[in-house]
Amino acid sequence: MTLKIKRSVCPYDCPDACGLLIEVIEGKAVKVSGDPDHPFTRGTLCPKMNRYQETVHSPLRLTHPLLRTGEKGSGQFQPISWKEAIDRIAQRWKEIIKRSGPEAILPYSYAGTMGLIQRNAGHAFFYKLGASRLERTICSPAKEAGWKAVIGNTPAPHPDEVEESDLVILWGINAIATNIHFLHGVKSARKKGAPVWLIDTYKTLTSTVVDHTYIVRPGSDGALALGLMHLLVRQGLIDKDFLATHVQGFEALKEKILPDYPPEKVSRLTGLPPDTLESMAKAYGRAKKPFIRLGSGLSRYGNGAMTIRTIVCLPALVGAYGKRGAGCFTSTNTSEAFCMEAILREDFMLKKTRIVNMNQIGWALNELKDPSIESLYVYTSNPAAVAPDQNQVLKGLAREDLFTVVHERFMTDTARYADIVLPATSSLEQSDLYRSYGTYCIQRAKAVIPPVGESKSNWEVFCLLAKAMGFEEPFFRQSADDLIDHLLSIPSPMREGMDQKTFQSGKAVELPLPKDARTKFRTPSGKIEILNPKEPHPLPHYFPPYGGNGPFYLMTAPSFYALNSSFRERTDLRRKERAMFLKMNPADAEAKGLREGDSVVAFNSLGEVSFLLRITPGVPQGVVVAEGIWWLEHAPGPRSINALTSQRLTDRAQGSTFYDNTVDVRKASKC
Ligand SMILES: Nc1nc2c(c(=O)[nH]1)N[C@H]1C(S)=C(S)[C@@H](COP(=O)(O)OP(=O)(O)OC[C@H]3O[C@@H](n4cnc5c(=O)[nH]c(N)nc54)[C@H](O)[C@@H]3O)O[C@H]1N2
Ligand SMILES: Nc1nc2c(c(=O)[nH]1)N[C@H]1C(S)=C(S)[C@@H](COP(=O)(O)OP(=O)(O)OC[C@H]3O[C@@H](n4cnc5c(=O)[nH]c(N)nc54)[C@H](O)[C@@H]3O)O[C@H]1N2
Ligand code: SF4
Ligand SMILES: [Mo]
Repeated sequence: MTLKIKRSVCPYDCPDACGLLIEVIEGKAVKVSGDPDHPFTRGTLCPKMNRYQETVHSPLRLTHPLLRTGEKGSGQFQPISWKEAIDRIAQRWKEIIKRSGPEAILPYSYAGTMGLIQRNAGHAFFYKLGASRLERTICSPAKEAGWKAVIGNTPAPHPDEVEESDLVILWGINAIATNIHFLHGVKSARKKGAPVWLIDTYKTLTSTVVDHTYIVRPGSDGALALGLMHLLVRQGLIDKDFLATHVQGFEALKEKILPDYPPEKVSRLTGLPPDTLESMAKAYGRAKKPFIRLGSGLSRYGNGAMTIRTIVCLPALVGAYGKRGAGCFTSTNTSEAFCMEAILREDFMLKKTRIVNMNQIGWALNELKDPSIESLYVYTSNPAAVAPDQNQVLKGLAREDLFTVVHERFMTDTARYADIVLPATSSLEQSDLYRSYGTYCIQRAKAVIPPVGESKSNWEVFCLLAKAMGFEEPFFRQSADDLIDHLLSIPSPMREGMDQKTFQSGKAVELPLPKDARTKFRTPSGKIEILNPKEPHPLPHYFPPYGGNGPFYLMTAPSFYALNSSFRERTDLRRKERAMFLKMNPADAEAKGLREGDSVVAFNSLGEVSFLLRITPGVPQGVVVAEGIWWLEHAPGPRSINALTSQRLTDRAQGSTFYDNTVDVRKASKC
């Protein structure tokens, strides 16, 4: 028995993009730990990934292609060979293309793996096929739009700069669950005396590691930011020199917008008392290096992009963007590090095909015409669980005339509706190149174990499909490593000056930040654009989110023990989470006659979902919280969280609005 230790990268949709050390014995991963040489991971992993080998070698892994034998959704299949699976798919697609054209075929993918090759493996194939295109906006495009409207392409600070801050604000981020390694720098700042604030809609686990938690009404943060700016002006705590040199539109904001946001009004909108607003503004204005870490949750509302845009203006008033250890961090944009056009191959598309928004897959499967969607190919995503309006999604997936192929590691809610299921490799079984959206690290990973069962990577499957469809391009005859080598052969200014030797050795390296990141703002005007003439509303202002008729705002927050619907195969993690809970304030529970541990049903016009009730003062009145996206087989009722979320989109960038829904709650009837 020989033990080998190999390097890999955490493939999940998490800003940390940790470096992994994998202990391998006889082709099996036996232990996974954090890479001590990774600058952000520093040798520790989150509770989800500590036992990644149990996901990789789970008895639930799909090991053969499968053909449906029972009703859609029943999960009844028989094993078939890869040849039969690929032949059946190609034959069915050729028939559909002949009858209705290639736009009747729709790919559906997101971020099951973040590796640049495997995540984007289908783009070239579907462009060449002429299929409908998927608008991939389920995560946080409104956050990006809001940030860019003010800051353009200016690079975010290095995340570790937070160590130098003297006031840290975790704003709409449950960092202990979703960005745990960032807390290393936060802890250092706190040790040096910096107070740490959390601004959220309920007391998340992160509230246990901060000094103050401020609970705001859902979707009201834009008003909070305007209120704080009003007070900064009133208290004379603005940086006039910085504003005059580096900011466009402050005077207009001050004269036209801020007078409308006095503390009394902002208090009514946000639920924070006026004196709290006063003290927050004072502390923020007096801090020398205030650092905001902005999450994504608050961008998933009908006013999401405007909320982010407004918050991003706040540090400009105190000159925080000009200082190390201060400013605002939303995410790092490392997209220019690699020339992704070489992988995506949009040039394979002969005519611009129609675009379907992934948040409206429920609508598209049921309503879209000319042509209707006749085939869905799902990879690296689990739309039956993660997409909004689950009842519509499942209704669409149940269509007998829809030919669905799902390429997956596990029998997910979506795979159960497939006509053909293809087994997918895990990240340890495939090569890839990773960049991060929470750090400036990049890292290359090679397969460290052979494929489990007959599983194949996304890229391998698209090469097989390309051959079966008769695509002649040599592009489809390369390996994933060929593609990575090609990407690395294309120079990029962002990779200049990086440590090549360390990168070649398989370790993570950091892309160097430009020297002028604090003085040269990459916007059309060269200044921070509080006033942006290209926006429909040139100045930020507050408007309310969609809301709804229900008495409770529903927070559909991330789980500490899962990542979206990933990790649900893991009994150890599910046991720790215990059950699918709905959290409610004691006064609301009393008014409804509900008790701790009751079986309850949350409902609205879209659907009904069963939960176990957990009563806690950490949730304010008028709000209920459901953490995590569960697989249906583990849910107490026939639906999971997204039966309560709508397909409405954000104000800008066509994003999802997972947090912008209301519900009522009743006790489940005994049957
Ligand atoms: N453990 C774990 N880690 C994850 C994930 C997971 O599911 N579990 N998901 C991954 C993915 S895909 C992503 S995009 C990131 C997301 O990471 P985050 O940005 O941390 O998560 P979000 O879901 O965006 O929401 C974060 C917080 O926003 C709060 N919130 C909701 N509405 C409002 C509001 O109106 N105002 C304020 N101030 N706060 C509000 C929620 O209560 C929640 O605590 O995390 C990634 N990492
Ligand atoms: N209610 C509610 N819904 C949400 C959210 C929320 O906060 N609340 N968050 C939303 C957000 S931010 C996001 S980003 C989306 C995420 O939505 P998805 O990207 O769909 O995320 P996952 O649920 O993690 O599902 C990924 C699937 O990919 C599979 N997979 C992993 N690696 C591979 C691979 O190499 N090949 C193939 N073929 N498959 C692979 C995994 O087994 C898993 O089933 O969910 C959204 N949905
Ligand atoms: S913190 Fe994020 S990147 Fe790191 S191991 Fe956990 S899920 Fe992966
Ligand atoms: Mo996401």
